Amino acid sequence: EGVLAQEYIALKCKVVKWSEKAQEAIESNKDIAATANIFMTPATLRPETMYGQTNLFVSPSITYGIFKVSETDFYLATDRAARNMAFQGIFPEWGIVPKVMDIKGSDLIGSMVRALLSVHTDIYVIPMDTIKETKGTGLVTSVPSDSPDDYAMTIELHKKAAFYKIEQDWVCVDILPIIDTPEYGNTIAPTLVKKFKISSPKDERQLLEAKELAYKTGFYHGKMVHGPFTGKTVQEAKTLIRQPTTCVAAFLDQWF
Ligand code: A2H
Repeated sequence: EGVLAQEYIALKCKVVKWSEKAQEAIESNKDIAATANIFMTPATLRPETMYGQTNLFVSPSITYGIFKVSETDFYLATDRAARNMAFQGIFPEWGIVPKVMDIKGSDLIGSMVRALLSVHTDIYVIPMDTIKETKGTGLVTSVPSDSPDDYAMTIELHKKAAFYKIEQDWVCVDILPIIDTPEYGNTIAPTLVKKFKISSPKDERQLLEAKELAYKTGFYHGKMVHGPFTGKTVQEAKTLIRQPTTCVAAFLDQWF
């Protein structure tokens, strides 16, 4: 695609409650103290939308790792993301991946994380099959107001919770205006999903179109309508929102 390295912002979403399966696996690991902070680290290109996070998506078929960042803190991400981070000063020793254990994505579903920037403080971990292991950290934070992919998946999971073996009330459908655009109003993702007649996450072609349009419109014409940067443009808010307490770091996703 001509892009050798993509810069993402990885967020720090502290786990506040584990699913039963994850709890068992983590309790049996001697390298992780009971008092440790473990953060899930979803990667995003749209940090200015983070006030609208509703859920955290994991792939049920990816095996994630847990990596030791300090005596008290651990990050959960793919091995590939950790290898990238190891060469960008995010872990204590340069070039060393401090892995303490593996954990299956399917076992993480139903856990709860704290989304520091979001209106919905504590959000559930739910499944998304289309997450790629070869991108970002393999974790995606759901912002259904501004991401057509996230909106389509949210509606699908809410409609078919039993099929996906989740509780319906884990799926947050409280969609909040974060960014206003002259063309598509203040909840661009639901608007474009309707306009392109997208009925499920399987409508890949239309979703790709909606995603590109949402991204460009938001980036060039979007204005913040929520949070401390209300009234500022998306381009201004993008840089202002980066804070060390909520973001792991900007990191480059590179090809090895
Ligand atoms: B974005 P690009 Cl509000 N697999 O964050 C699939 N998708 C992934 C991923 C992975 N491993 N890692 C990250 N992503 C998603 C927010 C957002 C995003 C909004 C609107 C659009 C949007 C909230 N989800 O992305 O292939 C993440 O979702 C559309 C461009 O590098 C990340 O940013 O272009 C985006 O895809 C990165 O995709």
